Amino acid sequence: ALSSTVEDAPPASAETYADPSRYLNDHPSNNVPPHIAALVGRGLHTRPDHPIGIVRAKIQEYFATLPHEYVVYDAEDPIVTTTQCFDDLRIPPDHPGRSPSDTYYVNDETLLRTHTSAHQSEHLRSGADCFLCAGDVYRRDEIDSSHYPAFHQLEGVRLFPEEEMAGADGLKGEEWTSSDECATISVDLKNTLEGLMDHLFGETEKKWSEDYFPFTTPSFELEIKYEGEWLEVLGCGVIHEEVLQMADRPDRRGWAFGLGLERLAMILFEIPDIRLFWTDDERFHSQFKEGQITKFKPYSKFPPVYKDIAFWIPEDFVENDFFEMARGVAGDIVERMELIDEFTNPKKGKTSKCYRITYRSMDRSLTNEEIDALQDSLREKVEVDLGVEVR
Ligand code: FA5
Ligand code: MG
Repeated sequence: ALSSTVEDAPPASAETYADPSRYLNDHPSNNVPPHIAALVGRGLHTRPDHPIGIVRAKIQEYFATLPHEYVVYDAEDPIVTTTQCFDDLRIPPDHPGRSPSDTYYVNDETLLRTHTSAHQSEHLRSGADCFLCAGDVYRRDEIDSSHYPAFHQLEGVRLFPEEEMAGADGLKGEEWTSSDECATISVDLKNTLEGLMDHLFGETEKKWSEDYFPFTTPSFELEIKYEGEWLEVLGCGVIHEEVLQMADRPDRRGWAFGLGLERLAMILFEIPDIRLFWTDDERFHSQFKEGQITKFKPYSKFPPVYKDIAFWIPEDFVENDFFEMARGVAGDIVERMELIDEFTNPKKGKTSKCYRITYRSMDRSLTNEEIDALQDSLREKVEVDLGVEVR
């Protein structure tokens, strides 16, 4: 059973969220570049005939077959506070995920959410017991075919009825995590998610490993076998009792998970490059229909152009700043950036890094001249803005 009527959802529309003046300002801690602001509010997860929307619908279809009613949220504001995204989830102030090298800040207190877990606490506080929550999330990250600074997650939460947890009443820490009730929740969580994977992929090989999140304990990750390789598709766990306490639900216990919709869609539709989800190209969109999982037929693969750039780095060099600068200069034609060489000159005490940039357009051939011009502006920009010394 599933209901999509939501009382507490903010009165929102994709257009409101897309207004770039909400993200672009000259606050000293603002690090949202225009090419990221341009992605906000696109609402790919709410488009019935977009692969991300199709996967999401298929996931919801599975949850609707379960005995509990899951409320569905999909219109929360992607701008959240540090309280929502981190503090409510016990993510400590010095956690690397909070750092401006990993996260897009609008100002000191607000940011583009880095995960849909940012909405867990508000929905729990409003009294929701079982819910799903889907949305776009943003992270400064490496650049390759499976990493993009914006992607989509789907969160799921289930609180168990109080009477089923009565035996563990008031237990905390070790005592709680070693209780039969906590084990019951873990087992239900794993069964539910294995059932979801079978619903999406048919019987498929799965592997559970331990993971760590400050907001769940125990925590797990699930990998599935895809083309001979293990691919991480989700993180999950038993909700930490302090998270429930902070959300005014101290007497309840339950589980939560967060999965990556692009990862699942890439496997299901055989979409080879994560940038394709954001294209406006009709040759992409005409291939997908609501409710149908069909294999993507690549319409072209234009040749790549490779360029190397080597520089001496200052001590405070942040790799993600460099990756982002390349996307700022060249946009989505940056397909991949990889560190190919690194050495330290012991006399100078300086470190040199060499990166290989793969440029490739998904819809046309690139000329050497245009890439040289882009590479030149990138060289200039890294010297000026990152203080590196190009070799
Ligand atoms: C989280 O984001 C946790 N909030 C998940 C969670 C929710 C744990 C609730 C416990 C309870 P993680 O950073 O591992 O965890 O991301 C979850 C999933 O998002 C990954 O398994 C992966 O499928 C997807 N994902 C993460 N980073 C990227 C990326 N750069 N591009 C595409 N998908 C990504
Ligand atoms: Mg993970």
